[in-house]
This record gives sequence, structure tokens and C-alpha cells, in this order.
Amino acid sequence: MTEHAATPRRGDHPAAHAPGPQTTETMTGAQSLIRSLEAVGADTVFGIPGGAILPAYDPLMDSTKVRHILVRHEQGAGHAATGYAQATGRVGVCMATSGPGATNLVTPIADAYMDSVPIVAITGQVASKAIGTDAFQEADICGITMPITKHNYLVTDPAEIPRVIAEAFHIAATGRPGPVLVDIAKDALQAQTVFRWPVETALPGYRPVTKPHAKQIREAAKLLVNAKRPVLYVGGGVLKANAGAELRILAELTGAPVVTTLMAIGVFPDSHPQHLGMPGMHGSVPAVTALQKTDLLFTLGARFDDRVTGKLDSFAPHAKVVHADIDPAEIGKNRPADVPIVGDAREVLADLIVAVQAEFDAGHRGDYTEWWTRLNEWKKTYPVGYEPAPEGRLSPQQVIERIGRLVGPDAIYAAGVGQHQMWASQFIQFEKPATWLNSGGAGTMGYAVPAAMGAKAGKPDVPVWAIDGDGCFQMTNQELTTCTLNNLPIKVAVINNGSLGMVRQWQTLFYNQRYSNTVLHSGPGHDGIEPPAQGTRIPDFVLLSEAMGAVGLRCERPEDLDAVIKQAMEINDRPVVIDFIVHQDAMVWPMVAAGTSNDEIQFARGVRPDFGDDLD
Ligand SMILES: Cc1ncc(C[n+]2csc(CCOP(=O)(O)OP(=O)(O)O)c2C)c(N)n1
Repeated sequence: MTEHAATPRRGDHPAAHAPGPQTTETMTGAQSLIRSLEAVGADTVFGIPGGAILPAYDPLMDSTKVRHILVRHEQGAGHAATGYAQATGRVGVCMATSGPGATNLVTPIADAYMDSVPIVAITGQVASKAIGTDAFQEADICGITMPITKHNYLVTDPAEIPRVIAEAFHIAATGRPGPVLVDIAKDALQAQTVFRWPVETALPGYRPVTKPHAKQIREAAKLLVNAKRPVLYVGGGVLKANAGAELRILAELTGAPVVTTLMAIGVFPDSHPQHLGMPGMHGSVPAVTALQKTDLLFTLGARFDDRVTGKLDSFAPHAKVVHADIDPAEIGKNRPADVPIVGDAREVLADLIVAVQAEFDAGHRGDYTEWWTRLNEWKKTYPVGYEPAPEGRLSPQQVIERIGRLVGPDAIYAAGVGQHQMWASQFIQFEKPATWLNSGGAGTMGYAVPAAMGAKAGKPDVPVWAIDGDGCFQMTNQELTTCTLNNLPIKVAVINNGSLGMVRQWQTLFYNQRYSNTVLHSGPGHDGIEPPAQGTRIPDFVLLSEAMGAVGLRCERPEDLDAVIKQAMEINDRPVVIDFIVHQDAMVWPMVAAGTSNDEIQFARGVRPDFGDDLD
């Protein structure tokens, strides 16, 4: 498998303790901050200045190594840092002032925490003497972000800045990655200090275990060769450890089927014959059912999220569980593990390959023939598909499928949250890691445009498409201005169904088709029955996009679909937004209704697959 060659491994970043001559210079705390960012290799910072952080913006102007991208809302800065990190494998950086600047970062920090994305958020704080006095623009951002950061720091002594920045990048990128916040009092930025580099870091209690225990690996390999119906249940941890190549070797060596969660999409090629698709609420029937019928849940860097398990006590009822994760707190959290393994997914997989080979050499080999007969039947009978749109209308799934086909698997796709996100995960064929960015754990509407912007800043030569909903787009579209002004020519496909589609789908299914507050347009049909007519679309996304310096295109008819996608692909000097007017009654299938068992999966509305019960 070809992986993005430039994607470094989790934890790779210029080490703070790299050998080299010691630098010792007198300067302000603010200068020390910028020098520290340069020293850890940060090349891009997304942010907005304000009073408390202002001292840092002055030396930032002179840095030739750190590019600052002035966003339009701090939420955009945070998601851009996340998009940058997910696309490049490096730590993303965002910066904001105290009080409201910092609190505007809360959503993207929570988002990065849920999805284990390495970002460092730097915030200005009021002067140290004013802390706790309800000073102008004071907010206790360390207190606020305590439960949504991997770690956070309040810095009041400028001498600490280099060490804290070095530690923040180290903590964000190593072990289970995550967001780290560094809050720096204004007087610490202004005071004179001595910048010393490299620094001694002091993290005695922080030593993530990456090398798995040999006995556990042997136990896991034994279970795998003795199982009749195993499944490799692969989560985002495998992608973050850049372990796609090792996963493929283990999968092909054993012949076991693979499911990849929403956060792992791309780490195993969608086109691979052993891939069953995505598990979970909108997963494929073969993936969901394989997990229900398996006798060995071979879990790698996944966390038994409720969207995957459905009703937990009915999940995978026949399975023994191997659970490998870099974070020991995940193991046994939702489902007890028969064989727990703590370690980095790449090292776990590398050791497993050797251990499985040793089992083979000793004459123990799993026979999964009957299992594959069953799996292949399910794959054939229950492929992911969709009903055609009413005559002459665009279907949202078709739009997304055609974008995937025409743009191809080398591009990066960022999704918002809702139906369009699920369709993008289902109908774009992903073949490579780090090409699918989305907000999986938090489900943050408004993620797509700024995340795409961050990805484009990190990977300027790769086409980046945001697949967005008309609801999501209205939350963060102002970052198109940032894209235009900073030469970040992303493409945005707005899947415009005139409504908050995913919520509307739940109203259709569970609230008797009473569409309370999910219609986004004002014209005839604002009852949600008819699609929005020309002239009643407020805002007009084409005009809105053009106002921000982007090219605005619209597509309403199936016969224009390919031409408009190709037109967008040819524009590379500005962002492009395509307003796809799609029919509003399309629904995401398959579906496991919230709180029910995965056994209740519906392939289409009211259609339950028939598996027989001989495997129960
Ligand atoms: C910030 C935030 N607010 C509310 C929600 C709840 N929510 C989930 S999906 C959705 C609708 C999204 O609508 P749209 O962007 O138009 O996408 P569609 O489902 O129509 O594809 C809403 C409101 C959320 N996930 N995030």
C-alpha cells in the first residue's frame, strides 16, 4: 500500500532535547515563545490577536519560520489546527487571546480531545496579578479545559516558556495524541527573560508504553489462529500510529476480515477484498453483522464507542475480546477484554505478525473458509446503496459518489456532521490513510470548512474537498475569506437539502414526521414537504461565496453533475463552492436506531436482513 510518504509517525517532531549547541539569549517572554515554536518545528499557527496575547504577535511578525494565518473566528483556528494535524501527522497550533478568544477555542479543543488529535492551543491570559479579580477578558481557561485537554499549563514565569512549549508538543504528539493548552499571562510575555534551548523536560509521571508485552501478544496470536469467525476491529489508533502497512500484512497473512471505524477510514483500502466496511449506527450490513456473529473481536486502537456497539450488552455476544490500545484507560472501559494489550498499534501489529507466523510454523492455522462463505453472501446481498432521486432531481449520495470518483483517492476529504458525513464515509472510496478528516467523537457541525483549510495549509499540493451540509456550512463558512486571502484554494461541496437533514431523518423515523425547527429556508415548502425554490434560498450560497472571494457554482440537475465537478477541479487560484441542490427526503441507510441492538439493523426503511440464526 502506498502511504503518504510525508506523513510522519505519531510522536515524530523535532525533539526538544536534540543534541546541538545550547542557545542562551536574553529577550522578552513573547520572543521566547516564538523562538520556542520555531525550535519545536511549528511552521503554521492559526489564530486571532487581542489584548492579552498581543505581545506575542509582535515578534511573530518577524518570524521567517512560523506562518500565521489570520482566521475569522477562533473556532476556525482550532479546527484548522486539527485538520492540519490530521492531514500531516504533525502537531497543529492555534492561538487566541484571553476570555472570549480562549472560550471560542473550547469546541475545537473538545473535538480534538474526543478524536485524539495532537494540537497545541496557546492563549493569552490577563496579567498574573489580575488573575482571579474578574479582570477585563478574564476566563479561567485552564479550569474550563481541564476535562477536554490531555494536559494544560498556566504560565506566569517567562523563564518557563521554552520548557512548557517543548513539553506541550511532546505530550500532544506522543502516547495517545491529544490537545494541550498553554495559557500565558500577559506580564510573562512582556517581561525580560533568558531563552535557553534545548531544554530539560520534567515529566516523571508521563511514560506512554509503546512496546507490547510479549506474553499478551502470544496469547492474542493463539486466539486468532484458533478462532473460527474472527474480525479485525480497527480504530483510529491504527491510523494515528501510521500502521496501515503492518495492518495489511497481518490481514493478508491471517485472511481475517477487517472493519474500519469512522475514525480509521483509509487505513485499510476500501477496495481490498477483506474489507467489510464501517461498523456502527450507519455501518455496512456485513461489518455490523460480522461483529455480532464473530467469535473473536480482535480490537486494534478502537474504543467500543456507543455508535459502534449499539446497545452495549447485546454487542458481539459470542466474542472473546483482544483489545490493544496505547491508552490503558480504554481497555475494559466498555467491554472486558480477555487479552488486554497496551502498546503502540504499529509495534503491536509488528509483533503480532511474528507471533502469528510462529503459530503457523508450529502447524496452527485458522480456517475461516466457512466464515468467508457467510461474509461474502452478506457482502453480495447487502451492498451499501441508495434509492434514486425523484425524476430530474439530484440525489445527495450520487453527488458525493461522483465527487469521489472524479476527484479520486489521492485527495483529502473533510466532512461536516450529519447525513452528508455518513454518505461521504459510505460512497467515497478511500484507499489511503490521512485522506478522510471528520469529527467522529464530538460530531461538531462546522468542522469541515476550517478543517479543510488547515489540511490545505499543511498539504498545499494535495486537492482538498470539504463535503458540507447546508446547516454546517452556515456555522463556519466565514473561513472562506481566510482561504481566499491566504491562497488556500479548497473546494466546498455544499449538499444543500434545505434542512438539518440528519435531525430531520430522526423526526421522520421517530417523531411522526413533525419537522420542528429543521427547515432552513423560508420559501414555499418551509413546512419541509417541498424543496426550497429558487429565490427562497436564504442565504444564497453562490452569492455568499462570491462575497468572500471564492467562485460560487450551483448544480440542480443530474445531467450537469460531472461538468460542474470538473469545472471546480480546474480552478486552483481561489476557493470554489458548489451549491448542490439535492432532494430532501434521502435518508442514510443502513441504520441501527440509537439505544437498540445491532441485531436490529435495518438495511433500508423497515427492511431487516435475514441472517438465519445458526451462528447465534
Ligand atoms: C454544533 C452542533 N450543533 C448541533 C448538532 C446536532 N446535529 C447533528 S446533525 C445536524 C444537522 C446537520 O445539518 P446539515 O449540515 O444540513 O447536514 P445534513 O444532515 O443535512 O447532511 C444537527 C443539527 C451538532 N452535531 N453539532
